[in-house]
Amino acid sequence: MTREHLADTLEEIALLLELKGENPFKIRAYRTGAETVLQFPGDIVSLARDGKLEGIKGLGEALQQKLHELASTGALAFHEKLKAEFPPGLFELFDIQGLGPKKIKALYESLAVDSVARLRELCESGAVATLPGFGEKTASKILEAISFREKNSGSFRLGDVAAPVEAMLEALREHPDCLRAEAAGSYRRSKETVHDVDLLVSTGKPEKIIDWFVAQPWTVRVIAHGPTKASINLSSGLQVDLRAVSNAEFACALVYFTGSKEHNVALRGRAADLGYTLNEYRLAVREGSDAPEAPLFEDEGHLYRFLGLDYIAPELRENSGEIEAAEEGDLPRLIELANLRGTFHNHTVASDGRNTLEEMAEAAIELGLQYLGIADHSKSSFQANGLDEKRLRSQISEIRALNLRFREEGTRFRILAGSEVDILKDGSLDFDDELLGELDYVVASVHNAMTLSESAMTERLIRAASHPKVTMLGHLTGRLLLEREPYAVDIPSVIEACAEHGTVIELNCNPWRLDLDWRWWKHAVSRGVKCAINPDAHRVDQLDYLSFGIRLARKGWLRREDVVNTLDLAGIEEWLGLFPIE
Ligand code: DGT
Ligand code: CA
Ligand code: ZN
Repeated sequence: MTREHLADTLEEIALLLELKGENPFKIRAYRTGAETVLQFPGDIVSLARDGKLEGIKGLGEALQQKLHELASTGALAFHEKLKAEFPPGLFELFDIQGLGPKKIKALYESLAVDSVARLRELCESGAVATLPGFGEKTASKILEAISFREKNSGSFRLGDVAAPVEAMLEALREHPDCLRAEAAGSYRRSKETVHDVDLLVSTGKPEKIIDWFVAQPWTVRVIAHGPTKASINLSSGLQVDLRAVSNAEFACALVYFTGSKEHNVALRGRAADLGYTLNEYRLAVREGSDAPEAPLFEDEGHLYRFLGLDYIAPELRENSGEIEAAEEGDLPRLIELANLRGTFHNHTVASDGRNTLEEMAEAAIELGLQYLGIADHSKSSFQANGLDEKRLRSQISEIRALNLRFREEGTRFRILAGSEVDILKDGSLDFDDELLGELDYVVASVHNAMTLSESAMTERLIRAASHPKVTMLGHLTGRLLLEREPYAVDIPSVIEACAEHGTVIELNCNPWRLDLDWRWWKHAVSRGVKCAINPDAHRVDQLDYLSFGIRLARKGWLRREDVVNTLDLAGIEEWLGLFPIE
């Protein structure tokens, strides 16, 4: 049970009540409740489970009871009963981007739309366009959203699968018959989205581990169950495949099931050149070859070395030059989480964050960081409660005062005063140069007018990247994984502008974004552009997003020296031209 699950359930109840045409006050109470659950600063899940919600503003008695039932039993009878009143296909409509409860209600009532399939038919036939409040444009937007959803169905964000995968691995490792357990496949290669998860264990008792695995509470459906492998579904719909091999086979199996397919093909070619065949279990001497017998491989490194290659980190295994580099001893020494000394792009309650300056700073100190950049939204992002000039100046003073306090307390830590300033439609910035000059650094991002033509968007970003006060570009392409395509922009041209003006490009670590995409970093670095790994944290716990950023940075071949926030505080102060706090 998570905070998000509690809030989503209340939100869904509100939608269903709305579809039923219930009293708006009641509906509002559920919406407020959902928001309260999300915003509550303490451990709301435990409080709900233990029935200790009394006195929390925004949660009436009825909601307290429902949250208690949900958190303590895992289900809510009221919610189930409500759901049963509607056709199950209706719930698919909630996943279509741009379809809110009002539109769903209208479609359901006027056209009996009760599934995505039916909705597509009626959009294509023109019936939806004639509904009051819809029109041609809305109908074609809905069609676009439906095909986007189809294209991405069966995909999961890395950030959404990481917690369950790590929990399953931990449980497997604790199993007395498990010798080794690792994730393989696209998850281990740190792809930003995955189709399924591949787990691998080595054991002397494969059947026992496989039987145990499918019987765990995380299994909602068994797809296949054999003596050495099983496939199951988690409640999220994610498919997890588990394979059990012997300890002697583990290294070859791990390489094989980690992939990618293309990397495997290249490895097999290399093995063949040396007189071997490589499959998922072993490296064997090829018939007719006089190559010596292969040893038992202790681990993957041993296998790679035997093939004349340096160890290749899983993130790099996409057959995009890593095998050649491993042969030449030219693989990059990849960045690690422990190399980060600070971050730049984070929010507070001043705009749309959930925690105060002080709370964010304390969490960063706790993580061992030496500096934390605060970049709240600027005034044009009014939907995110962006700061105007006056509020930003007062935040700058607040930051200075806090920094003095850290200094007095002997804490080696500095909050950097920044802004995530909106790049306006024409590429100009939301604040004037004078105010930008009062900041320690500036992140410039696009948050509106995302449907410009490619040439207009490219011009817009180049203009921002060329602005002397802009330190870095935030989430350069605006993509939201599995939800929104990147906007049309000529990325190489923007990279050139950044190279020319010394502008850094962010790798936004929010698992919905992971933007700039890993596929561009090798090129950016070759042009001399530096990366900033930024969590874009809106809450203290989102500073942990840094670990996803690191995974994707490694996938982009980034080294410590390619990333500005591996500099220590003194290095950053020098780079930004700041005087040390005194
Ligand atoms: P995805 O689609 O996100 O699940 O991506 P992967 O890479 O995890 O793909 P998956 O789950 O189909 O297979 C896991 C690994 O197993 C894959 O990366 C390489 C290996 N593999 C699977 N099928 C083949 C194959 O036909 N040939 C070779 N060489 N390797 C394969
Ligand atoms: Ca997979
Ligand atoms: Zn932003």
